[in-house]
Amino acid sequence: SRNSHGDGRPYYITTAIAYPNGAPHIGHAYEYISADVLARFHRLDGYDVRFLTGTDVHGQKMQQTAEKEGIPTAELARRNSDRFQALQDRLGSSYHRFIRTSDDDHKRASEAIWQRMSDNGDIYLDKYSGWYDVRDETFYADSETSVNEAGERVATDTGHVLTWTEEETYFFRLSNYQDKLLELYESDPDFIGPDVRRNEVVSFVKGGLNDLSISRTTFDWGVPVPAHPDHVMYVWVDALTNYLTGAGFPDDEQTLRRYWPADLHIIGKDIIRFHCVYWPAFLMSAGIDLPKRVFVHGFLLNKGEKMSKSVGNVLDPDALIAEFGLDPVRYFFLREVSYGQDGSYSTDAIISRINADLANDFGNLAQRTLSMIGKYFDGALPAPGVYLDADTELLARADALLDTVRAHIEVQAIHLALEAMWSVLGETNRYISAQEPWKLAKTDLGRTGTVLYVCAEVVRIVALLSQPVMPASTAKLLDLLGVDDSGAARQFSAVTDRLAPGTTLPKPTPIFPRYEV
Ligand code: ME8
Repeated sequence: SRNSHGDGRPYYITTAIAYPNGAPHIGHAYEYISADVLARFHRLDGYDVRFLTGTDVHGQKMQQTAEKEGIPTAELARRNSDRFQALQDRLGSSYHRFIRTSDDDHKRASEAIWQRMSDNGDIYLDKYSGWYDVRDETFYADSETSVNEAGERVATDTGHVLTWTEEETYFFRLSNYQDKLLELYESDPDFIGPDVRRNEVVSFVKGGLNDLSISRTTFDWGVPVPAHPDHVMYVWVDALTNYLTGAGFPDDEQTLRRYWPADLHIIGKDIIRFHCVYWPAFLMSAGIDLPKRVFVHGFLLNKGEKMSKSVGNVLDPDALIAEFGLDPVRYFFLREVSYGQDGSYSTDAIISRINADLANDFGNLAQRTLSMIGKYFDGALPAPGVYLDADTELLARADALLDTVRAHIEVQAIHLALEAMWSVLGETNRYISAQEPWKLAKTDLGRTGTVLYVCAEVVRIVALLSQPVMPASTAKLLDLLGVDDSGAARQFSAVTDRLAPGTTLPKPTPIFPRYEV
């Protein structure tokens, strides 16, 4: 369709799959919301979006947690996976599949990728002895560990206490991939974003790569290694493969051809090594195309501090939504936090965004415009008269948002896309104050109509483009503007359409109420 950027092309986006060993927290919610927003942006811009999310149910930590709770591991996985999926639903996430790595097709996919890496000569049996972090399911080289005050061996980066492991395991020849990986980062600088993350990965890989232990024998909660069922796959091997499972690998060739390679993996900053080093190496070994891009978001901090159960500052996403409403919470996190960097939240910051950005800048503009149309034009959208420069300039600024927003979304700068929209809202608020349509109405109803029409147009365009962030509120607002809800009129390609003068609008109701303490 006209001006549709995606033109029906496929766009495959994924989130990390969370460990369901406890309840989801706000960091998970943040990742889900941001990925959903990117999925929705692309869908509204004419792409055929496939959006995968889910849970990573295997690994030693899951088995240990279940033992502590005295329940079967499968039951823990099911119960908590349900909680993660329920969170996705409450967040209004538009995912198409919630994968659990216990799904049958995922077992098939994991076996198939293992087999291919093995056929390629990259897997061998040996004895592993070294440090393991059960909490992060990570092997550490000695040089990455240190001894804490209590005399325990810890991972230097995270401070997590490590376990010494010695067992017979299969290894993946990661050391063979150092040059190929460096060549990848060099030839495809967009593979990892933001740039600082790519630099981090490059210097890690330049430091040399050891072969990676990829199976475990001291517990059995995982995908059995093909032909060697006394081994289960190292949890990260099967976890990363979920992205392929979600695209139909290995059996559904048609789906695979359409959606693989993935366009975008969204992950947090603590799992870069797995996604930017191990995953491309596994895929190269298996002869499978690499994802086009991995984007790394930052961590959410509570008033600048790390969330932790012991400090008691872990925020429950449900409580936040109950207090402030879903759309304001979605808006807050994406506008307040520069996507790709760490961000802080506090009740004050949320309230100030709700009142300043939503209630004042957007809500008040919409409400004033619509209620004046009601009052002076009997609720029928006025036809614009001759445009003055101020009108033409403002409309041009609003029309230009489409390209600006696309450019920002292309590099996952969600906060900048929102900033651009709000800057046009700011300009429109200055315009309406300068034009004073409430005074004009007494002397020049024609000019009043033109000014209100221009304001209604800007509100429509910003509502259209902010649908991915606030789906429910913008749907109501577009209803109030009389925008057809059948689809085409709410796609991004409709930005340059114009509202039809004469349309009778419903009686306006406020869309973005102030938050009163
Ligand atoms: O790492 N702020 O699962 P997970 C923002 N199973 N994001 C955060 C966060 C915070 N405070 N805390 C965690 C795993 N995250 C693996 C993934 S993918 C094949 C396997 C993010 O439950 C974290 O960075 O520990 C990750 O992207 C996601 O939440 C799941 O973390």
